[in-house]
Amino acid sequence: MKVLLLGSGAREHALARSLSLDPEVGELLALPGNPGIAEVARCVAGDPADVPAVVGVATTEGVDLVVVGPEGPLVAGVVDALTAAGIPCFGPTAAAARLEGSKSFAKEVMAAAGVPTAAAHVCTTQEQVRAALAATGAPYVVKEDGLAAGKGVVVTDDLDAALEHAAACLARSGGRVVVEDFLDGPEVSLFCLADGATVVPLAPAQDFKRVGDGDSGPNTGGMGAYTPLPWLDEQHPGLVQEVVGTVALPTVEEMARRGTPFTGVLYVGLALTSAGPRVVEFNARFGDPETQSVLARLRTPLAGILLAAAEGRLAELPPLDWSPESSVAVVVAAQGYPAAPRTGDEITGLDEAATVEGVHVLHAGTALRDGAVVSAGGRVLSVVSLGEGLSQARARAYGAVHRIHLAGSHVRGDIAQAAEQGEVVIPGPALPGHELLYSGKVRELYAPLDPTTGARDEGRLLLVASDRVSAYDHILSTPIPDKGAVLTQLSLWWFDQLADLAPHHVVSTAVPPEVAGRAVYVRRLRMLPVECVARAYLTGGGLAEYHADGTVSGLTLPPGLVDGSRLAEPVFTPSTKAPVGEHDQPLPFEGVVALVGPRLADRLRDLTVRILLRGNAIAAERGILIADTKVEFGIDPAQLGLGPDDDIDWAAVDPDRVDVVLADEVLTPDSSRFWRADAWAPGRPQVSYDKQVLRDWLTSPASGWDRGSDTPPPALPDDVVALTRSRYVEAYESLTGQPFRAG
Ligand code: PZK
Repeated sequence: MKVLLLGSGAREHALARSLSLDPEVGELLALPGNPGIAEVARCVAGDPADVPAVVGVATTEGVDLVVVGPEGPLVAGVVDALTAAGIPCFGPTAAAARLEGSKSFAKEVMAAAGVPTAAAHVCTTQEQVRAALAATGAPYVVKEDGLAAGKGVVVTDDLDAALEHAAACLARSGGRVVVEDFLDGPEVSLFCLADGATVVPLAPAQDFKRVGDGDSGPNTGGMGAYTPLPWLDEQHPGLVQEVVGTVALPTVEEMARRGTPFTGVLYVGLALTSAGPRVVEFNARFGDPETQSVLARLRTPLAGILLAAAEGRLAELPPLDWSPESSVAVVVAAQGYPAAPRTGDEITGLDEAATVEGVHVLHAGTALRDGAVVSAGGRVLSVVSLGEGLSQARARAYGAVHRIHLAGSHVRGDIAQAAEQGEVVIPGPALPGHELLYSGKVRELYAPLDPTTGARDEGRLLLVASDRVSAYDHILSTPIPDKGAVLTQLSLWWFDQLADLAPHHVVSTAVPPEVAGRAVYVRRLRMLPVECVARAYLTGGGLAEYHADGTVSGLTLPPGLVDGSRLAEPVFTPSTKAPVGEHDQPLPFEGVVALVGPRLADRLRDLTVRILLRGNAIAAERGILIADTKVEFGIDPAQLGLGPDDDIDWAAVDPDRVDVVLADEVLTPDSSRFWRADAWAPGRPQVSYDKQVLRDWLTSPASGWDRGSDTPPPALPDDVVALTRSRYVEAYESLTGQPFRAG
């Protein structure tokens, strides 16, 4: 296959690199390309937006596919002309590229297709403003129309202040104000390949638009990117399929209906808000620098994919093959970028940088001068890495960046840093007087704010259990009513039963009405870096380990055990606290000693086993077996004379002098396996109290769901919801002997 690539940036270098690695590509041309692209393609001088020139080159060279990188050629109609000349082309026609070129056209298409996006109401009267503010709700965003971004914008929870600002804007001559949805939450870039009818998503990525660390300074074309997004897998695992179904496909179908079918990349820029994903913008091309990272992980040969899109054959394509590794792209920018980039400086160290394992360096604004590579643009290079997890990928990318020398150049030092540290949070429901710290699959963690100063209370947290359920690594779209309250109240009851074994973290159950019954204020602890698991019966992951080599977490168990076997004594089978998005790994006891020292390790084992023994002693009288459980412990840093962010030397902590506090939820159906004692029989799966009902339905033909596929599970039918709820309530009532009362 002979391929012509249009463009000259790092995005095009990434495309060129992937195309050149495709064994089907016999020859690769680039117009105009750059010095980096010239290493993998034959560069042809010219303007990629000069339609007759591009058609001329494509025809004379007899290319089989043209791949358009930048927006300019799309808007100029390069795709229209190439298509008319019978040359397959990856990219939208000028009419379809209006999705990027015209924001109002994009909004109109989204409205017609029912795509969730930030509502923007243009108002010319105070009455319209009132209606718009009522529609968007707080926090209110009121912008004076036609002003540079950031100026004349008021964001407030105070309706009167919003109305007042709107009135002031309207009072000026020709006054127009725009009332917009407030989009809180992290942004995601999702590239969706389209062939006019079918949509194939690529891996989601995140980019960094501001020039400075911590999102400071002016906007740029993009200073870095990374993929995958571990926080997304953790907090919203079904997002990609959801966005294909609710955004990309409806948009592609709407474009086809209008007679302007969309072929190419529909770049969906999303904000993941507390109200769900919202489209921030569409682009009609690959994004830069996300493409550099996304393509680094794509193993399926690229030319075949793009040709299939150009020829309307995406539906025939087998699933794409992705490297499980992480990729980080760091942009090296010229001195003065973005305001006034300096050019013409020599760049050295490129070869040394490329020797860093997993790294390749892509050119953007570079030129050759007397055999030397010199800067020729604002964004000069993209340094792209692959590595195991974001930490290794970041270390490699920055390790390579530091081998490159370009006078006055600058990079952002925090690309993928928040994600590596598990600090990216999709906002949960806002709770007045609290700041959301962490949103897990099924619960949220808030910091209470001081009502007068607004300062965070560093000593307490609000732990809120939601009614969401997670099954087979998906958060189900249907909540189970009262589940959060059952789990919270069951934990509270157990904390009482266990009080003589360990102090617990709850300080108050007087919580805001929005979360009544399903939240507790807790002491803010420093959590021990171990998942404390004890097993009284063998099943699940423990059984799988036992089948593999006769051990569980490094402990040898007697031979002949089967699914559901009762162990002579409960065993302590700890696991690592996996970084966000990964699964916990079994940890032998010596591993716990290495993490927290011998004294705390002994204490954690002792407490965990005693908690399970006590739990089973109590539950047995109520007809329930607790097969295994996971508990978490923390230590109050104040007891060590430390502040909330000081480093802790766990091995130096003496558990006889410092409280080892039981935290999180305890002995609930989500943290433990509850079995019906009367139905217990080893050698087969047991009858359990938790969400087995909904798991069984999801895997039955009735649900129509394929667990192995990427698609999110369907909504639960009412009877499955009701039965699951009654199992949770029954577990609570059987154990505690008390009637369950919600909120
Ligand atoms: C803490 N989690 C688990 C994960 C959530 C909660 N008392 C405490 N002090 C400090 N940190 C924690 C606790 C407790 N409990 C608990 N993570 C940190 C967790 C996801 C969402 F809401």
